[in-house]
Amino acid sequence: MGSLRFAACLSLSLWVGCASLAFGGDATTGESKADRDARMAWFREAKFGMFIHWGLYSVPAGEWNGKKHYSEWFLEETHMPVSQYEKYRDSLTPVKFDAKQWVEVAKQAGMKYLVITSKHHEGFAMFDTKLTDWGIGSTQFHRDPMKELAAECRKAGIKFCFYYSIMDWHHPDYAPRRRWNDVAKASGEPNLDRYVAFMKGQLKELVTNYGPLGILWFDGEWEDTWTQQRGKDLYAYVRGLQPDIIVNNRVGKSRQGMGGMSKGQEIVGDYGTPEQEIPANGLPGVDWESCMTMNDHWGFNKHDQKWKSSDEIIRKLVDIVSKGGNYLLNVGPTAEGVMPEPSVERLRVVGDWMKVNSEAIYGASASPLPTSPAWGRVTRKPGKLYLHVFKWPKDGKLQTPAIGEGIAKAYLLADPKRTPIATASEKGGLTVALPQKPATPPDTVVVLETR
Ligand code: FHN
Repeated sequence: MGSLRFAACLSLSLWVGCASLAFGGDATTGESKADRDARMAWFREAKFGMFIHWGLYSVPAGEWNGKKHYSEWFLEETHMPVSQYEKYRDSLTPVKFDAKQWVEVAKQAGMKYLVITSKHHEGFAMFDTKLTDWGIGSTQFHRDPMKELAAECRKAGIKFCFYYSIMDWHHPDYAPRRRWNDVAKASGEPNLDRYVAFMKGQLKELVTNYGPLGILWFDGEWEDTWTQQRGKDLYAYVRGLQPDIIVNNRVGKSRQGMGGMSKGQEIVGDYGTPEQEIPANGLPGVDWESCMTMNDHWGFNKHDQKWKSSDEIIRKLVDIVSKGGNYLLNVGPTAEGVMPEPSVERLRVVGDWMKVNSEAIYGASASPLPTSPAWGRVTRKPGKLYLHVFKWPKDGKLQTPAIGEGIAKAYLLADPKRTPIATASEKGGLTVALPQKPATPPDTVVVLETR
């Protein structure tokens, strides 16, 4: 359960809600606001993405030595000698991997981008790297799954993105080197400058060999050896390789634990990255994306059946968008390359809801209301407010706070005929007369067209 351990290592974040200067779009980089807005436009439209954690850790599938709680932090939590861990490489046989099917799952769910672990903290490259034999290229699986996935994403119109861990428990030059890293090359003193050169070499492979990327999603930045200055250098390096790429704020030291964005310091990177949580008031003034697991693990754990319900997933998506963020929802495939059926099933239900209601999600902005209403959430677009009703009023009367604009028309987003529903201004707010039953539980959307 690496993420909980990770959270214990980091102080809980106290997001105070002050816009932070983003290194990625200010005088420091010479990028104008207009250019930054153009670069971020697809991200702000997309709102919903798939995270995929797939690596050598998928082979033990969470279990070892009678314990069943492991996942992508397997090596760090077991302190298994790295030379022993390397043997899992022979068992990574993704014979059932089907890039087309994976992308279809994401597309049907309404996900517009896909972020996959090219290399997690274990250092094992899930892409065809020429810079080390510690990667899928040195297994019996003589294909590059990232190449196949990139191609299917392009065909499906889904932005292909890579996750890349700065921390590397295997590389002899990463510091601090783990004492259980007993591989032959891990002798002498680690040399972080040499490691950064290696990292830049792999990043160049990722940015140039798989077509234009949407995001480089850095992670593993929290150890003291990694500095803000190194983060700024890496940010500039990656943007130099692909100027319109988006880089998250974990390239530097400003994620403030699981809260996602530090306050009052220079932010390196283009957006904040709360993890397993949704900032109560969003992160005002900056772009952000909340990443979450669908059960309790990022990587595949064959025992973890604590799945979020599709209702919970839909409401989290709406809650996040109502606060101005994106939702990056994780799938942890097996070593054979299969997405767990409970994940697929939930995403199918989410997709059915999105087919009817995605207008209130894609490109929508945060609610104009000071707080979320008790009955649900609000998103908006120019000229429209979307009332996301989670709790359907028994008397059919939905009370909203004053919205400060006239209502030209109100109707259910699920109603293709856009049959008008009655609204009345009263008690300093607005009452909307709803039909007896919700159309698309767990969230039925009422559209208020404003004048
Ligand atoms: O340590 C990682 C963890 O394994 C997982 O990849 C998450 C996903 O955001 N990131 C780190 C913890 O913040």
